[in-house]
Amino acid sequence: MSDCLFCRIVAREIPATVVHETDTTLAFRDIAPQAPTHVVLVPKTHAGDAVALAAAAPGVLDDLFLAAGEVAKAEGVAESGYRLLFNTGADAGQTVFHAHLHVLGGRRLGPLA
Ligand code: DGP
Repeated sequence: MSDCLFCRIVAREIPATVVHETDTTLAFRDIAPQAPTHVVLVPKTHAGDAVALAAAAPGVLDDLFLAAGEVAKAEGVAESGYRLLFNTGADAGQTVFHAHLHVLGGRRLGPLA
């Protein structure tokens, strides 16, 4: 989708600091990090949110989680722990309507909500 921010990052039309890539996923640093490690993983094909992605391409959802594990290892947070988070819909704080998995770590994270 030409008007989707994350599709444009996947297409390398908008720069981002890419930390990991597979055939189906791209991982890059969040522009407004909420923790020392804050990486966003996106499917290369467009889906509006995680549930839409699960319906359209469940295997890619698996790929995102596997890639998140690789990112956590590379970032040095796999042992200490990290948070995987899909904001889904406006009330949850989703601002970019292309499914994305946040990887947050590197500090003690507070409770959700
Ligand atoms: P969410 O609030 O769950 O929709 O998360 C969207 C995230 O995307 C938010 O943490 C900030 C990040 N973000 C927004 N625009 C850009 C951008 O242009 N580049 C990068 N790297 N991250 C972005």
